[in-house]
Amino acid sequence: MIRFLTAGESHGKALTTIIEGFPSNLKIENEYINFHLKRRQMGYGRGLRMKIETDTAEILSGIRFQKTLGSPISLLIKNRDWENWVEKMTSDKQTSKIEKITIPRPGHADLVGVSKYNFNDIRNSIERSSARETAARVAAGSIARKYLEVFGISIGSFVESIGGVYPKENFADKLFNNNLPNNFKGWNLSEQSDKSEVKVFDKEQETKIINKIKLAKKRGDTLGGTFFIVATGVPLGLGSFVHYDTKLDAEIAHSIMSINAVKAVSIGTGFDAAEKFGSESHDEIIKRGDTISRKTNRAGGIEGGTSTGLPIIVRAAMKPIATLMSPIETIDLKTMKSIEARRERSDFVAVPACAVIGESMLAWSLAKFFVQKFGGDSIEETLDNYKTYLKKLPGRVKKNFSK
Ligand code: EPS
Repeated sequence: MIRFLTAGESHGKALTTIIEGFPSNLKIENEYINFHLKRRQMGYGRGLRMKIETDTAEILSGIRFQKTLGSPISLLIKNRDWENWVEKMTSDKQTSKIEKITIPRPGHADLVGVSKYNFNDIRNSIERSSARETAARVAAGSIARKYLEVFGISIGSFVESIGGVYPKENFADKLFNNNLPNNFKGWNLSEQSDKSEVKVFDKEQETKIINKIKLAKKRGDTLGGTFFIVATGVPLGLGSFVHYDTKLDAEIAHSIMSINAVKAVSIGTGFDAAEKFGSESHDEIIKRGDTISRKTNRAGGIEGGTSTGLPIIVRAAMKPIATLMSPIETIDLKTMKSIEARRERSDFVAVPACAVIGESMLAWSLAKFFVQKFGGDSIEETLDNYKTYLKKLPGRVKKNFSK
């Protein structure tokens, strides 16, 4: 069983994460974690904070000479902005008068936070509900991703739309049609889409999106969007249909939905499947050479809560960022009078970053089920278990049914 916890406020000293349950001897280079942390900071439409921070993780424990020890791994990501916030965010005695924030932003955790936790300053909610926490998740997720790579599992993502601007040809159709080259890897998607400032493949769409973000900025507004995350190389048999918490699709939905501002998650053709006939929706079982395969992959690599061996295809929707520079209506909790919501430094768009966080959370979910299935105290032991499983898998159905 693997697990991780993150701690840290957006403008506190640092973010930390403790990761537990990975086997020993897994190779982890610091640069690998930092590479993905940097990817999380990218994208046209990010705010000023991303100019202040250069997120890097310091490894505090659990790794020696670039290999895991099997003990808890702890990582530290310092907030460079902390030095501007010491007075406002100290854990020590308050020494100066700090202005309390009393005007909640619709769409953020401000109002629910102060109500639930009995605060008299919205700052207390802003800090932990901020998407800054996702930097720690990406750090934790990069350990999971590195683990999965050992078994040939590869994860990547791309932005499908921002502010309702879709490409002429949706790459997702290629995924659903199971129409990909044999050597296609999930990471290929990110390799390609990371070249775009808004993480899309289509140049024309990119220009339209950037123009729409410029318009949003001019209006003091924000935008959301949709993105796909894909994992290739996942073997048949992760997850199961026997219980609600053993289903792989349920696990993935949980982890992606937990990302700040994500409002919808679907697997495969998702909502579109509801509009189709069954004959147009399910993936016909066919023979390819000597093995059983599928004509299409509309199920997104999961049937009966269990991975089918085809790419896992996840789609998610992120709502527009809640902080608006031309704010909408709210109530000042001090005067109980209507007022415009508070302006706070923020991003205008963070969909490309959200896709990177999605990769990390998908990696985490897959690693969780992989560790459960294949176990092992050392990575060598896990590999042995995995190879034994793979060796027996292809002929298993044939053998059972030809008796
Ligand atoms: C973020 C850090 C935050 C925001 C953003 C994402 O930093 P600050 O609040 O200092 O500008 O830029 O957070 C939000 C969008 C949010 O809703 O809280 C980050 O590191 O990703």
